Amino acid sequence: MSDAPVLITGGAGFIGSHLTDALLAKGYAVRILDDLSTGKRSNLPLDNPRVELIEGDVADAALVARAAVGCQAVAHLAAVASVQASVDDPVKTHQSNFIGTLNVCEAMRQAGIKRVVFASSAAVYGNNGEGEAITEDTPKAPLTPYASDKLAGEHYFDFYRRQHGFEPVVFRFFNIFGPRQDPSSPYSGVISIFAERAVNGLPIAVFGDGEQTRDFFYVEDLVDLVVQGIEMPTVAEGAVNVGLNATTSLNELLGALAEVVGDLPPVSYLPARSGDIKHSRASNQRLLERFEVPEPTPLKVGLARLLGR
Ligand code: NAD
Ligand code: UD2
Repeated sequence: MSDAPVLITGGAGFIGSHLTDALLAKGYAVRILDDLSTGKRSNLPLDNPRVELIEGDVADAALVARAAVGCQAVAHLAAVASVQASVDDPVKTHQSNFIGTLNVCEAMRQAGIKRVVFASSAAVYGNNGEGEAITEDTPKAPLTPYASDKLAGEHYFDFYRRQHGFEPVVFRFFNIFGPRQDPSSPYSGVISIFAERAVNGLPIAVFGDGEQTRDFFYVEDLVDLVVQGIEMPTVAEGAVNVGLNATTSLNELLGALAEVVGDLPPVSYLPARSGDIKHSRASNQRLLERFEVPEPTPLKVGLARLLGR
């Protein structure tokens, strides 16, 4: 490990701030580039001299280029993570979600940085593979500007790999959960919404019969993998799913939540959201082949940490 910082774009957000903690614990210095649109200063230990925060936009090419100078690797997490925002204003989110990625590529090329971890998404598969374990070879079907931008970003990192010797580790995250996930939008991660409502005694709405399933992955387990991506001696080609190949239904999730908080507020079952996927499950074979996957944090333990219990 060199003393040079790791650049984390989006480092003040949910996943980025956990990555910051994990890298600091391993002795790294971190430089964070974040516009604080959803990220927060309070997510970061800014009194630590090994943390530097640059407040700014990844769509600003000159700023990204300056931020990359002297860094040893990049974790590119900055994005407007709300899919709904990309549906509502594709031009605006494209600036962060695609132009920002291209700016990171160019900044790395200029600074001579090879290693990058890129946060892509299961959204690139659209509805394909529903009900089965989705492998990385499942045909891609981006259904939203968010998914299209992520998939385009993947292709650009592959171009820079072939053309400029980049070493991109591309992860397709499934449903990540844990402390600091923002519950404030109706389209926030379901666990963050249910947990917040449960502690505040507010009614919980389930869209559909609650038998839909998701492959929930705990954020500290995820950042362990991101750190491995930064450190691994060689990088194999091709994106890697991050999931457990194990699913939980929303009804099971509510049961686990009830065990952590005691009584749940009233739960109502409303019509399913249009376009909602019934079952989503990641094949994790490639992940297991390439990474030392930590023992998964059980859902109930993750919920308890999220709720500070
Ligand atoms: P988040 O919103 O907490 O983090 C995103 C961070 O990027 C925030 O700190 C935000 O302020 C920053 N940001 C946004 N636009 C920016 C811009 N133009 N310039 C600089 N900073 C900007 O969300 P998260 O869940 O931590 O997501 C991190 C990454 O993981 C994102 O790329 C997201 O698309 C991806 N991802 C997350 C999940 C999940 O389940 N949470 C699933 C798939 C992919
Ligand atoms: C994830 C992404 C979404 C899109 C989709 C692509 C997140 C937060 N969402 O959606 O943007 O990329 O993958 O497949 O990463 N639900 C309720 N009540 C609530 C909130 C949600 O019942 O208050 C349901 C929701 O209808 C869905 C399930 O919970 O059936 C999970 O919802 P989610 O938004 O957390 O995640 P997902 O996988 O549907």
